[in-house]
Amino acid sequence: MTKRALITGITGQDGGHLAKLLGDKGYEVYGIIRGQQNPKRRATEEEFPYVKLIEADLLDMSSLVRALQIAKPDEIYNLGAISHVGYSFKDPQLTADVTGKGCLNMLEAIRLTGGEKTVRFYQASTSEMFGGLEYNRPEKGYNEESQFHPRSPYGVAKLYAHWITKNYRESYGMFAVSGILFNHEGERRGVEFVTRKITNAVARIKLGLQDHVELGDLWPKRDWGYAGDYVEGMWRMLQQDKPDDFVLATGETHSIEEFLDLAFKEIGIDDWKPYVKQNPAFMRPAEVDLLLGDPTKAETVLGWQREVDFPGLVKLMVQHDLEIESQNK
Ligand code: NAP
Ligand code: F7E
Repeated sequence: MTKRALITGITGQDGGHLAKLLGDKGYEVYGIIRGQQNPKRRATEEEFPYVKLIEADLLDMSSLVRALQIAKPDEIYNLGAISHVGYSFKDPQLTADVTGKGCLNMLEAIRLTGGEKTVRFYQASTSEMFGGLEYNRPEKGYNEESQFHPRSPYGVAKLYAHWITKNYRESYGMFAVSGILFNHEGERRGVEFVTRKITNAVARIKLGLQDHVELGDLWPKRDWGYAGDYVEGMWRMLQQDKPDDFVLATGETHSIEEFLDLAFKEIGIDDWKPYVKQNPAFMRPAEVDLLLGDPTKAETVLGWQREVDFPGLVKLMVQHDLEIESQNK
């Protein structure tokens, strides 16, 4: 029988990769789209004609109940969120409502529609829950047992969603799991995130469309993987016999400066310093210094492996942006 999946956050980076993955696997795919005139609706319909879009909002539980009645999903991937860490400091209450309570709204909607014993639920948890502080940093990287210490309203909201997912699993026997994913990027990444902001600027500098890029702090380190690899891990988590949480990461960490090195080298520039200006507007009230994940459990239990390495990721993103920006020239 054809499996049915419902994706929240279908218009986001991971939503696009996942819609493709599930479409290729023959799923009947439903996606939640918010707002009466969502600017991303047309592009989503054009790229994924097989996805059935349902108007709903994570802030509005009645709309989620209606979405579940229409989609009758076997699997739900809750990817919808206010996902920008910097923005979450500017709008912490909305972040709590969407990123935190939105998950509870979906879990309750599942119960209200009688799906707690049949629906498999994936929650998009994050490495931002760990905080990356020196005293809270395991040598091999954070794993499923590591201590949490979120450093932003986003991280705190995600921690609520993480625990409420676990609570519904323990309280109601739901197949509800969290993937604790470290940063994953790629050609679908929003330009408000540092990797895409850099690769887009690099492409535009090469084409003479801009002469510099303004960034915040350059020393933080992240465990950066490719989003296409990570949605495969999400899917595998929902195919297990028992519900459980998993870290997805590369096991490597790199600074923003290292990302700049590789991105500018891709267009033949060895010294990026003349092209980068620091702007305090892009700095955060509290920073996550270093993130490094330990994906051993996902590799062992799920058989998950990332395919794209760090240089491969930077190359892929710069080349994509060169192609897009030269069409816009
Ligand atoms: P993204 O590109 O920012 O996409 C976020 C999605 O959430 C968008 O489709 C957005 O819809 C939707 N959304 C926002 N507010 C909503 C609301 N009130 N109701 C319903 N949908 C709403 O994020 P992403 O990078 O694909 O990440 C997917 C999920 O994984 C997010 O939950 C993120 O926090 C989490 N995560 C991401 C990473 C990463 O490195 N990418 C790592 C760990 C966890 P609109 O288009 O209408 O705004
Ligand atoms: O920042 C620094 C910034 O916004 C990375 C989200 O997907 O991954 C993402 O969160 C680093 C930070 O991603 C700029 O201060 C410097 O240290 O690309 P980012 P993030 O904060 O790591 C996690 C795992 C998620 O769950 C989130 O949803 O780069 N940085 N200059 C900058 N960051 C941005 N955005 N813009 C700058 O100009």
